[in-house]
Amino acid sequence: MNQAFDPITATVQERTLLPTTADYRALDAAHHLHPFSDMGALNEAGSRVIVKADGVYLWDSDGNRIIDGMAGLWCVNIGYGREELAQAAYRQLRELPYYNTFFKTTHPPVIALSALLSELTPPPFNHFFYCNSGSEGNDTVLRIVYRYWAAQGKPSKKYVIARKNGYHGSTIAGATLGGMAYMHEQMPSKVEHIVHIDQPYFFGEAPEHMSPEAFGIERARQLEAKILELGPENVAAFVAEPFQGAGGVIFPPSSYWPEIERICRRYDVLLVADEVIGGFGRTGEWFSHQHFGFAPDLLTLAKGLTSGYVPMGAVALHERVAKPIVENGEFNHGHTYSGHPVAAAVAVANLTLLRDEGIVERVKHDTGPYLQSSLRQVFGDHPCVGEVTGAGLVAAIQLAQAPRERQRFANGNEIALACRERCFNSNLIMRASGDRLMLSPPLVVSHAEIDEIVEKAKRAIDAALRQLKLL
Ligand code: PXG
Repeated sequence: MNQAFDPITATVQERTLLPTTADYRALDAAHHLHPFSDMGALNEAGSRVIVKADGVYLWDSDGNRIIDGMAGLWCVNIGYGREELAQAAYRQLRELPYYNTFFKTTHPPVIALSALLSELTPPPFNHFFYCNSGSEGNDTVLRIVYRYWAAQGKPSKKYVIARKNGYHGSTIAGATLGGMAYMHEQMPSKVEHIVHIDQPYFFGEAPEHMSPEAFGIERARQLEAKILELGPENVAAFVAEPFQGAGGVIFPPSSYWPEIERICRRYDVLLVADEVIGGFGRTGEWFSHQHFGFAPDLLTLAKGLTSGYVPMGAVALHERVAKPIVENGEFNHGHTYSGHPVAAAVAVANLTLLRDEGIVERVKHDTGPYLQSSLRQVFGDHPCVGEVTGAGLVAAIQLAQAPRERQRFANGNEIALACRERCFNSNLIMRASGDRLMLSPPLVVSHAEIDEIVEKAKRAIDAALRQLKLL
């Protein structure tokens, strides 16, 4: 194969000579900067080239079949290869591939999607603003929150409180809102009026003799302390993921969310649930705040909205937030592709399948409990595992040096990365975050596929730990 093979401009004749993995890697290394990657190291090792997918499986350019324990990046909820979504995109591309929603115009797919979202979200959510990603969704949240308080005659409410080790995206506002120190370090300036409190990470951060319930209250009360420090008249919103996804699938103690909700109501602070990972069935409820039983004012949505088949994000507004926005003149915010017709058509097809095939109910009553109990059975008493957390089809395995004492490894990150690499090399995709290993498979995963994921994970993790002489 010619080094200069360009898969975009190649002639039909050139295309009959299928590029090899080495060709792909050379071109990729020459021209493509990957997100969140050390490009020097990656180019040396070579990327894995994923060429097709079906159900919960991916295939790489060497013909390996890989089971996707992460649903892409927590997004392919419906699974790969659904013809209905391809048909919806194709039909819409032919009928009306693009039109905007700015200047007194709209179109059928975005109308249908908004009506469907108002059916699937809890009753007070009746208005939806569209964007292209979760990051833009959180930028939009900030714009809505400021607009809301200005309309209430309280423009001094400017501070937004978020959490350390939260993830809210990679735009400047998303990354500021997130509490990832390694991202902040590469940003010379951040969005103003955003501050962070500690995360409700019991295993990693609770004092030795504190109960999970007491710890949940203690961490929630940090919000109250921060509001009082800033002055309630200056605080606009609290933004958080119902469970932290990228931060390690951290499920807060059950005392946490009721206390957060009480504090937000008491000080008149908007409560924003970032449902980018938790939304559209991940925990077995349509939205993960329903799993925890609290009532937010705004939801950030993306990922599972289209199951990742095309990019789309959205913000859902509680009617009490939407009303003053609707009634107070122009809202100076929007994107060329706000409510993109093809994305909206794919979202409608995706959500209709999730609903009509009973996929979310199956996660709640069948596949979710099955994954959770399988993981606990296999890893619950493992000598290097401190806890297994999660609900529905999202879970984490916490590595630990001394599980009972909640003592973590000094180099837990490296150990988790070695485990992740082993999984990858045995054709299972898992994520590592710090010293936690995470799973979030497509919501259509079967019992047999869950068995395959859990068995492969056990074998690969044990092999990695043995190699590191920890088993
Ligand atoms: N909020 C949450 C809770 C997220 O998880 C975003 C916002 C931003 O969405 P966009 O579409 O702008 O990426 C996310 C994204 C990982 C990983 O490796 C997680 C995300 C994105 C990329 C990688 O865990 N979450």
